[in-house]
Amino acid sequence: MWDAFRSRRWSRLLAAAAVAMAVLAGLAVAAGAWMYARAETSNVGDLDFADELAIPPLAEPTVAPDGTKVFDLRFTAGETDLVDDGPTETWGLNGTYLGPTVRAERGDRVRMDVTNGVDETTTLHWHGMHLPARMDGGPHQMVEPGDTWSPEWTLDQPAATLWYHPHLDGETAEHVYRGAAGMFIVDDPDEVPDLPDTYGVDDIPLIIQDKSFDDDGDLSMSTPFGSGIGFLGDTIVVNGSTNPHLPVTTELVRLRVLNASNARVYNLGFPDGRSFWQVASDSGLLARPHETGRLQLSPGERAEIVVALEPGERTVLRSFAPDLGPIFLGGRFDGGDDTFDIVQLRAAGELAPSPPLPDRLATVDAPDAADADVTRTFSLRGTSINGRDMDMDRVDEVVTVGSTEIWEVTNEHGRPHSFHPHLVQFSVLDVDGEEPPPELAGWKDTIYVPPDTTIRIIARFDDHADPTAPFMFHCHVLDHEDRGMMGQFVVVEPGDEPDLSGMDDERGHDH
Ligand SMILES: [Cu+2]
Repeated sequence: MWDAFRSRRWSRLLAAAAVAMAVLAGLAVAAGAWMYARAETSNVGDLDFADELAIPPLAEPTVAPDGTKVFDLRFTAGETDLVDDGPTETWGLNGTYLGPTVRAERGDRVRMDVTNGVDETTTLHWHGMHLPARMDGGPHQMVEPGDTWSPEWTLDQPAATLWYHPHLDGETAEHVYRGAAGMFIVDDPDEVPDLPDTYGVDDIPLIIQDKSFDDDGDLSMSTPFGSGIGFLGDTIVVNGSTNPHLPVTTELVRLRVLNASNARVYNLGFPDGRSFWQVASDSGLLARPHETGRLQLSPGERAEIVVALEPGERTVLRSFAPDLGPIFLGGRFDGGDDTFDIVQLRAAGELAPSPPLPDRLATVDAPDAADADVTRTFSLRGTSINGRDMDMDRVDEVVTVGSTEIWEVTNEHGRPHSFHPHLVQFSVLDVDGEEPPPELAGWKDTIYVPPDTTIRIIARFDDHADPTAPFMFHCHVLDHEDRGMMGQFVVVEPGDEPDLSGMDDERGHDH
């Protein structure tokens, strides 16, 4: 009788436990389904494109007696009207949001007078620029509040759409997110293909960022549940406009597209299915126009495209679901299913004629794999490169000036990463052993590295040897970079050893 009672009690307990587990499992499935459903973000259909797209002004240099073009860039904090709930507290250069477009020619000597007008230490890095390490604006070139930092160098690289942004160790994501960024266009007087080139008329900068705003219109930067890529915003801001249309007055319009977002990957195209021509990648013109229906850009990447419009028509530049590679649930929690309208293009009733697109654009004299002196490997995993987190006092790689190097970059992690070496323009040799697709065939400085993928890039390290100052290489997913996914390389003359002991003095404090 006692045994029977005990076994009845047990069976009741077991039944109750089974019910509880079923309820919990059901809740978990429901929560998972809810989070899965919530993870997809889209603004398609929400915008009426009422506002004319803002165009960043061109920076006006002064010319020093020796011919140096001097540009003033002042970090500024303030309030900007980005959304109806605003104003929003933001940062900019020479204004409260973003900065002017700097434009100069290959061969020009430039000096950038960068003044820190905000109350935090920051830096300003020239992304994609070929220049000495001390002028690079990386984590070592800190600018304290109230100080002016004045790097100068001679522009010596192909025509390209570059950009500038803060690069403070551990704070890059936050500083870029607040709005401190701008475009830097390099022209090459020896290579001027007949492309639309009137700034703000048929040659248009598109600085694309995603933001989230709280109820007061201020920026918030929380990482959504399940995201391995970091912050993803639900509002697209283009040149500071959140509901923009671009008036088009010419048959062809050239768009210089910069993904200045912290983590989001865009896959641009048009819902009416029209194709367009990619004419440049990050660091230079393609050899010839590449006709395509999609353009995918990971953070930090740029491309120039040319779009043809008919008089009076309207179309929308849209970001379709990006292809993030072999990743859990297609990368849904990393923005892999997200779609966004970016900007509407509104053609005037009459369009000024544009010259036909040239067949050839530039000579891309990329090095051959057979020319390589050295091959290095870089393994991306977690938030480390080759198992190490960023250390400002450590030299990770030493490059001998004059060498041509293959850098073999592998994403050994199931999450999205990218790779950006400073100093050099690189050419892509192969992606998992396959010849690179046409969109990766030109000069680049930043590349998306899908999960479980190896990309081999090649670059010449012809000059700017300095054993006392390092260049960075890092993942351009800014949250990853800030968490340590960055390393340092130094370029030396043959036989020299790197020595970073002077960098602390340059920063003005120990750390
Ligand atoms: Cu990363």
